[in-house]
Amino acid sequence: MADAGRPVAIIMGSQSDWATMQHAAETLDTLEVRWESRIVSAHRTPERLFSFAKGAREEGFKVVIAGAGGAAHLPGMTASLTPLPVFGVPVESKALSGMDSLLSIVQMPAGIPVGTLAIGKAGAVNAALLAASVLALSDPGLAGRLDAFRAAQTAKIAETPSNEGV
Ligand code: RP5
Repeated sequence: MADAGRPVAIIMGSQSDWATMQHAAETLDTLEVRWESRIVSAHRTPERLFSFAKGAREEGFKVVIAGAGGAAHLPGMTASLTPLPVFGVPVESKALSGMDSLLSIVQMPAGIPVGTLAIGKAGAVNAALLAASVLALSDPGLAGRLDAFRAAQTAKIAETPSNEGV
């Protein structure tokens, strides 16, 4: 549901990050939260990063989800340039399985926070859920959809394990 009146920006360092970050987009779609995605590389397109981050609030975004891998400076640099909440998703890297991404994103100096999620798909999904939780503080309809999402998730969990699929 990419849209001009969208509250969530999903940015990523490379096209190759989209396979992970699309899970954030899908989760936002499930909750009927509008989003826009952009490729913004801290290293390959630094001017684009400055332009996006400095103008994100004026563009109407409320929350930024930033995914990057390896020397993953995108979430932290974005957070340094915007007052909006920034949630960082460490993308799984080939060389170090995402540990490099995780440590690059999580270890911010005091004063510039990045809410850092898990490596990979789980992190992308949870970044979307956190973004929705922030927006739900001032959107009762969305708060209701989040409650329903959790209830449906709980209902899917069996009380006992089975041999199906083992
Ligand atoms: C990072 O380098 C990107 O966020 C990506 O995860 C990683 C590899 O990028 P590509 O070489 O696939 O473009 O900047």
